[in-house]
Amino acid sequence: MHDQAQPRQTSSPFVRSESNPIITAADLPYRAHAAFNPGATRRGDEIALLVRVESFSGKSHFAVARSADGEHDWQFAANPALEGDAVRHPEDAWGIEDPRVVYLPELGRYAVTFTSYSADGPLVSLALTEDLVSFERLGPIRPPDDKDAALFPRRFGGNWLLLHRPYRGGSANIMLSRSPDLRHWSEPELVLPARAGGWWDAGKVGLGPPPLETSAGWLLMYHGVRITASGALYRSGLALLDLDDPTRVLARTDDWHFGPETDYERTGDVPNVVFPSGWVLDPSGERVLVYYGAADTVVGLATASLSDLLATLDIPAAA
Ligand code: M1P
Repeated sequence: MHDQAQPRQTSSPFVRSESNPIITAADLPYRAHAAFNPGATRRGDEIALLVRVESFSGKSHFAVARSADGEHDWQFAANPALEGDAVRHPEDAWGIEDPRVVYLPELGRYAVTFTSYSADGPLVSLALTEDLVSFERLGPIRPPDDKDAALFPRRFGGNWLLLHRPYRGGSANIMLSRSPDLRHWSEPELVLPARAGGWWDAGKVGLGPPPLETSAGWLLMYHGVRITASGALYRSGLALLDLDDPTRVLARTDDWHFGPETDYERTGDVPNVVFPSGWVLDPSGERVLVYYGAADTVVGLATASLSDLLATLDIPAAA
């Protein structure tokens, strides 16, 4: 008989850390309800996570956690890194959520895109930081409803490119907008639509971690949602975008390759959710560390080989 508490045997390229969940709210140096959906980046010899922390008010803010190996011994700063500022940023009325972190070599700073939970609905905000300690806020960059946004790390033809997920006319698809200055943005262009009917990603899709540059193209991990009689199921698939024109989808997996299986993914504030939001390549460039929220309650880590991820898209490893 299948034991629901045990991970199922699948052909998934992702292997969960034996230390999962690697972070819970109990690891914070102050009282908090949940810690999940982190942005991730390598910083010097460490991996830093910008973790979404939900307080007992129900609002979220961000806290930084650092670890030498990206798996164990996470150290939190004593205070939150970034909190909603409803006075100077009324769009933060009900907090800030789900950061994605991308280093921009041209600016020598990290770009943090996140959801501001405004009275008119969720929108995309942008902040720049050198150190994940002080943040320069550039304000909202996409109107409500919009979320799950991340920048590409460099310009294309003079423009910064942003992947994001507007909710329009009853559908939620991954789209791309362009900006010469990170402040003024073009109208969204469709990149990766939700599928229809019985597909695992028919309800809506959203970008997971920021796009990862490979020799074959920009690798995306994205979540797809299926609405069932028991609620929403959040699973993740992969896609590959053209290196020079990231509106061109070169490949997309038919199957989801990462879905809720373990107790901490199936049980929590929002059951049956895995929500990858950050990834980091190890120094060899072959092992990918994927950080994800589980059941909107804790942080998990799964690893995969880059060649295995490309193989799911039928892209040869040496491409
Ligand atoms: O509860 C699952 C997720 O639901 C929302 O994600 P999305 O709008 O992309 O479907 C967000 O509230 C996210 O924080 C949450 O993890």
